Amino acid sequence: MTLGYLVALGGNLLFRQKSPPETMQSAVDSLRAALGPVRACSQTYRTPAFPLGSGPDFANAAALVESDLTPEAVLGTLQEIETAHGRRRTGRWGPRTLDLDLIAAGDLIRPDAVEWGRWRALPPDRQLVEQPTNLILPHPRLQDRAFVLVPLMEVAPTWRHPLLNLTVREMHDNLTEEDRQSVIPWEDPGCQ
Ligand code: A4P
Ligand code: MG
Repeated sequence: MTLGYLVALGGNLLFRQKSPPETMQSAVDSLRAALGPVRACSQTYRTPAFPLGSGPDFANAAALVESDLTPEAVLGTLQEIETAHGRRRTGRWGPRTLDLDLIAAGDLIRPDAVEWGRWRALPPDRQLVEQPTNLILPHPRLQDRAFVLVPLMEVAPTWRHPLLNLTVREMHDNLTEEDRQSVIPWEDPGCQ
């Protein structure tokens, strides 16, 4: 079955002299080769590192990729692409050359609504120490993050969250004005 996968791209460290937007462009080429056609791709944005003060500004973008692979296989592929682009896992929210998060796979829920709700409700101090070992879909933090929702507005504004019953546009409009304005276009053409 072919699914539309929403992927969030991010990074805030150089990889072999390449800037984060250059690394993300290379990652989009890898997504196309490993998963299937990239149907839409946002421009690149500059965003303040979350938590504030935790490192250099991030580059962030979003892509819509079509694939016949299962969501679990797609997550494994994203992690392989991260590793091939110098990603070292140095703790939650640490600086990184490349982060590829699976935001959604069509309207699938993984593993179920109860477990998703537990991850969504996890307080920030617990998020730092508890990480899921299995795939959680939709990504439990997507509705909170301007650095995810502003790029997603370009690739899938009408995608509807299957548990919150809100579109990307509605989640984006629910952000504070200050959060939305912290996401600014990067001086780079973005992914092609
Ligand atoms: N995992 C479960 N579900 C998913 C999913 N839907 N997508 C598991 C991706 N991974 C998923 O991920 C931790 C575990 O979550 C893995 O075992 C995976 O199987 P990770 O990639 O190893 O670690 P991480 O990247 O530190 O975690 P995560 O959740 O991606 O981190 P965050 O919360 O996304 O934080 N600031 C700005 N401005 N822009 C950013 O892009 N990114 C982060 C990363 C922090 N601050 C940022 C940004
Ligand atoms: Mg990640």
